[in-house]
Amino acid sequence: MNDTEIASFRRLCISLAREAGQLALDGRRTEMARGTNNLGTNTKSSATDLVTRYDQASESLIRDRLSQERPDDGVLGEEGTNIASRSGLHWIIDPIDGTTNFVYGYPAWGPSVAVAQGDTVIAGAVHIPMTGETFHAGLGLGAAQDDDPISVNDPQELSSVLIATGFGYDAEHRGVQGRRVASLLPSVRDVRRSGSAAYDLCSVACGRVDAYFEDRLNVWDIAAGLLIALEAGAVANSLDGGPPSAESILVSTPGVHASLLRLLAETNH
Ligand code: LIP
Repeated sequence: MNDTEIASFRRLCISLAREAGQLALDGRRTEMARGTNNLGTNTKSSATDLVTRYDQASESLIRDRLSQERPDDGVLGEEGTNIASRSGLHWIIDPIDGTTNFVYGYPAWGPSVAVAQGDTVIAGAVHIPMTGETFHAGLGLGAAQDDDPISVNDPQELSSVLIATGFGYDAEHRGVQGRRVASLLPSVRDVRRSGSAAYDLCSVACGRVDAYFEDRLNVWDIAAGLLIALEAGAVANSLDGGPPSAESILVSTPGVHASLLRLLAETNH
């Protein structure tokens, strides 16, 4: 696939993420204005794993637009879309990453839209409706926040690293994740927990944090954000130094990546 084609897919990712994000934002504002806060909130894998009708509406909007514009492509969405590809391309959709934040009105939430050719993500976009920011990238074409190119920070010491992380919905594993964060906290500058993997990955890409790690995610949480971070100059591995995946991921600025891997290995309880 050439750069012109990748750039075209990048524009479609941006358009889909922005349109779906605006739908969710408008819906939330309408419910708040009515004083109802009726987002149709339900739970999935646990009492803390939330889903709203706007997650579902966002995914439906994206699916419907793709059925018109890319009818032979596959689509995988967090809220149940699973369409086989006839073109070799498939879309990976988190209709609202950070659903808990969406319910509470905490800004770090939004659609994450990525498209892959085989196993390679070639374009992606993450839109954060409450801030109006759209982070996006094309494979080999760099990363940007809206119209401005972005790149990672360059700290050289662990003590200077602002690191983001997240916690899953399984209470027992959250204990493991919490102990891991407590163990590494004395060695770094500070920790941030936004509640959205996609937002955290974009934060690495634009230098809002220096690193992000998490485990037991889903592919839709990271597909777009990982490309954006890599195109902004980040490096990525699993927590034990292998290839990054939704199961285990560390994304950081190059200068401190090896030190962070060693630190996480020491604290991997
Ligand atoms: C969220 C992730 C976040 C993680 C949360 C949750 P969701 O995705 O983006 O990084 O810490 O537990 O998994 O469920 O809001 O789409």
